[in-house]
Amino acid sequence: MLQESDGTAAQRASREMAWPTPVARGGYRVLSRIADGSEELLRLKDGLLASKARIDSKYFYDATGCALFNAICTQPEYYLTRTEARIFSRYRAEILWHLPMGAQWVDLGCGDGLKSQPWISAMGARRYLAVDIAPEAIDNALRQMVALFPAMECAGVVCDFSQSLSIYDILGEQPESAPVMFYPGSSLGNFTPPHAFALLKTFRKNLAPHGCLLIGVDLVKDARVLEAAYDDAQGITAAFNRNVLGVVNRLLDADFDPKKFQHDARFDPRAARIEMRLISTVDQRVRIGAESRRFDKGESIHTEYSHKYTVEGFGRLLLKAGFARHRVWTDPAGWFGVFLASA
Ligand code: AVJ
Repeated sequence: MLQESDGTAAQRASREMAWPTPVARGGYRVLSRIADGSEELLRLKDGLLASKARIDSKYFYDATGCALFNAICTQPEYYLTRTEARIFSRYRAEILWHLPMGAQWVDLGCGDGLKSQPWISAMGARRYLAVDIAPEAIDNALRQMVALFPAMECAGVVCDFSQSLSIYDILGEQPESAPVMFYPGSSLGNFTPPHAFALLKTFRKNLAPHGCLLIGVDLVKDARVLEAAYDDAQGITAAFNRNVLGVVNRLLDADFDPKKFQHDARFDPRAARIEMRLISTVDQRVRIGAESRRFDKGESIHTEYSHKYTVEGFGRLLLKAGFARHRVWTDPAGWFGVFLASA
């Protein structure tokens, strides 16, 4: 006789024990590990009132900013996304060969989670962990993952991992399943070298002893190619840059007029980085909450660094951060590097 699907109370209990999280039933849990926001806002305001005004590039990504960034990724000048995607699809099988089976896939700065999907289906991940500063992004990524891979456990962690990342306890819930951290798109480039180094060390600590990091890194190349990538002909990057002022207006109750600032992107070969700024086109005074400051015509607000590495330089950084060994895959022109590093 066939067993009733809901079984006895004991059978129900044992099924529940086998599934300690609600995830297996098509839901997911989202943990919040975000610091108190008020300190962050003070820092943002301090940056704007400083003699050399600055805005942290993490503020680009409100809903409009995310949409503009997605549009940037399809611009002909912005080779990064497309080049990385080509490396991924060309070498997927080879990279997979070096990844642990049944891993916990940790999507750092998951966004919509789309870049992770082909990896997850190819490797049969046991668990998907979406990590992002934006709870909406996490919900969006998780909803799609749960629908696509109903047998996989899915969870989210809301955190600003540029400040702190501690998911060792969460990863430890499945000690037999090695973690793979996925950090594509050259996002690490936003951080200054000391900060990037600190971040890599933190990743490694969370990954130890068996995990690995799959990371995409943009490489140093001709300044004209780089500057065009950050100043596309359609003006999408310019709109993306100016949009951060709208974000600031909302967060700090400020009255920046984005039209009075001009987009600027320069490659600094000595620091090996693109520097993006917004340059005031007029003499103006801007209110920032209860305070205000003036911007002279030509005075600028720093909004982003995008550091570029060499294959050798990034390899050395991984070693210095404590990774035991790594492999690298690049496109034929050597414009972009995909590194797989073992903790
Ligand atoms: C998402 C940080 C990798 O630096 O290339 C794109 C952001 N800024 N165009 C980058 C960005 C301007 C992008 N990252």
